Amino acid sequence: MKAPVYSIMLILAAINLHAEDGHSLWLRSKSTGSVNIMCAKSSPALAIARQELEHSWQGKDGATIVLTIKKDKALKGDGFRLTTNGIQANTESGILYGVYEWLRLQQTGQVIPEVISNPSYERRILNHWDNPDGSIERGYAGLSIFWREGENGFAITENDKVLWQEYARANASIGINGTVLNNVNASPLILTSECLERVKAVADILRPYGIKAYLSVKFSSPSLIGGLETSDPLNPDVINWWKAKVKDIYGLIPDFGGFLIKANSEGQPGPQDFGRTHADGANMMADAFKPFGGIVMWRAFVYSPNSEDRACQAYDEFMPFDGQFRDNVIIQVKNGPVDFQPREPFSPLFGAMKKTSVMAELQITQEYLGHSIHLVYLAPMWEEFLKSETYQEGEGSTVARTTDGSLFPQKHTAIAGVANIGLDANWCGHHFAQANWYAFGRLAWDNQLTSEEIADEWLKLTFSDVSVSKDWHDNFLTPVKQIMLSSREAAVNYMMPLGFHHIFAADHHYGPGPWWAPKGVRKDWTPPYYHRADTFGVGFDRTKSGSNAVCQYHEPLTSLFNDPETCPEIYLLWFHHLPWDYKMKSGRPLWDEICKHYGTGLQQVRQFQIVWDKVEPYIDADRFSAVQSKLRKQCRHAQIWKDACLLYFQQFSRKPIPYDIERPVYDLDDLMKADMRTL
Ligand code: GCW
Repeated sequence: MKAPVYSIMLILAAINLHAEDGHSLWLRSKSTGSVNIMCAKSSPALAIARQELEHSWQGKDGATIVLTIKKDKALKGDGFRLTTNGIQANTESGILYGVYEWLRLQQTGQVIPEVISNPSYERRILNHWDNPDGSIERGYAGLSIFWREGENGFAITENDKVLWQEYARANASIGINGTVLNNVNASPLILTSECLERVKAVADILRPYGIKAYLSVKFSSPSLIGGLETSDPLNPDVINWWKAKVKDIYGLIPDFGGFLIKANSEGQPGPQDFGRTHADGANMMADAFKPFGGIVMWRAFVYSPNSEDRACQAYDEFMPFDGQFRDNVIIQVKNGPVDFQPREPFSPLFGAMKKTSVMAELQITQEYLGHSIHLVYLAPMWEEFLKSETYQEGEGSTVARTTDGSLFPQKHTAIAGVANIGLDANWCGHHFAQANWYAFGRLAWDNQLTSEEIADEWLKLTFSDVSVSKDWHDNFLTPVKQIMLSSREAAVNYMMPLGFHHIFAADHHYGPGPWWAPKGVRKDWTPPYYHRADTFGVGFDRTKSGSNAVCQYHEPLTSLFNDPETCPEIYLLWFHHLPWDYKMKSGRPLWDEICKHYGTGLQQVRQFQIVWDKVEPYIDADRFSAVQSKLRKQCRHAQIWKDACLLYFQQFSRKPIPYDIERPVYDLDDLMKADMRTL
């Protein structure tokens, strides 16, 4: 009788040892046989390629795979070719990407095709908003994996190295080849030798995985840490200071990527403080990088408290300089004209700057999309953005094409995503937030992939310890993929449908706060600035008779957006201030339509709960209950969003909430006092 108890205990101990914390991401090793690898060269990168094949091989036992580096004109950058017996590329990184693709195809049960795969962008970069004290701006997954506070903050431990290597591997597996290691609100300390030593240590680990390190820098560093009296970009001492600093960095890190700069934005210093322009500032730095092949990513996220319409400012400030930037400057533009909202039209700078390299900045961390509490799969949002038609060079001028070099001869092409990675065991706070990291990398490699394809891959790879049977396919993969694919629209519905934007309470950007406008806070940081609700109607008038933001778009978009009858309803209140009884395409008055969207959003999340509860038999208990618990919270908060917004706007619309929509369960007064994060 004793033996079974003993063995049950052993089994329990083993299960416990393998408690599923999500740390393995989409990289679950599952070698099912041996593979012979033939490769004429050897190097650290190729050693990783071999190791990965041996570790995760799922093809024919004893098969041979040949890795060949040779010039192939059909291949671009780190692109690769899959052949019947192996992988061919121009570069070692190309081989590594080919290996990951080969393994991904095996693991997702696909036949290995004979294909060429070229990256859409030369540089595929994560932006970490990590501070040297280990905190992360807009981070929801714990502290930084790169930086740590305290006396021994700069000591490099074995744990650090293991984590950085896992990080490098995960990124390389999805084609990411660059990472900015610190916050764009940059501490000047980042350029001190202590910090740079740490950057070197990280860069050394990233290198064999084909990943370059980049840094965000503060424009006033010459005066803050260099002892100079000014940081004027045209001052010879300042110019020399930057040149010397960049040279020092390359002494430590020979393949350093470059700088990312937030200048004259939200209180950050910049060239305008010295009467100079964005071009003066960016070019001065770009010249310092020229001898080393580095680049400067200069952000276009600028707006001033007094402008009539924040959405117009980046375009107004940057368009006059089109063609004046050095060829190693890339202007980094957020996807929308305001700020990573649940839905925005694309920024009109895409395609408009024809003589300047422009790159998109996406936000993987869910600052405005439910932090790491809400299950929101962001690929549909990015797909919508990348496929948006700009009409800049006629039909087919999608945002993707305005940035990937296929429309304009950009010297450099790139795309950035603000990372959602921290020290949490599962890296991203929410198991499903891993899908957003994954999706960013996959889209950066191939901007034509669909969010459906990416979700399918990610689910198979991430939950592949569950047997891939028809049963699993029908009862886990299909319904969960459906949750993912509808999750972003659900969030838009219960947060900000029909073109509403920036109606968050306070600076945490989590809960609803259409009323939020404390005295002394900049107007363009308060929701009433954006929704403009009054007894007549609601929405921001950006038409020709309003702020005229519509004119920043190329025809036919200007006309399309300018007329409420032709403006896509998803952007209606972004571009128009309309009466509460404005007749929508559905025939319903605007107020009723708003109510319907909020009601639908809440219903969608409730449905996600049901679907998730049903998949319990198909998934490990740890991840099942972690996601279940987050969905409960998401439901409560979707309810709060709906109630708060409807009850608040009802004060202006003075109309009943249609009776086929669930009644609010909260009182507005209570919600106005509460911090939703605690509910
Ligand atoms: O959306 C705002 C964020 C800030 C961020 C800024 C930016 C890093 O609220 O936290 O600062 O955007 O992108 O610079």
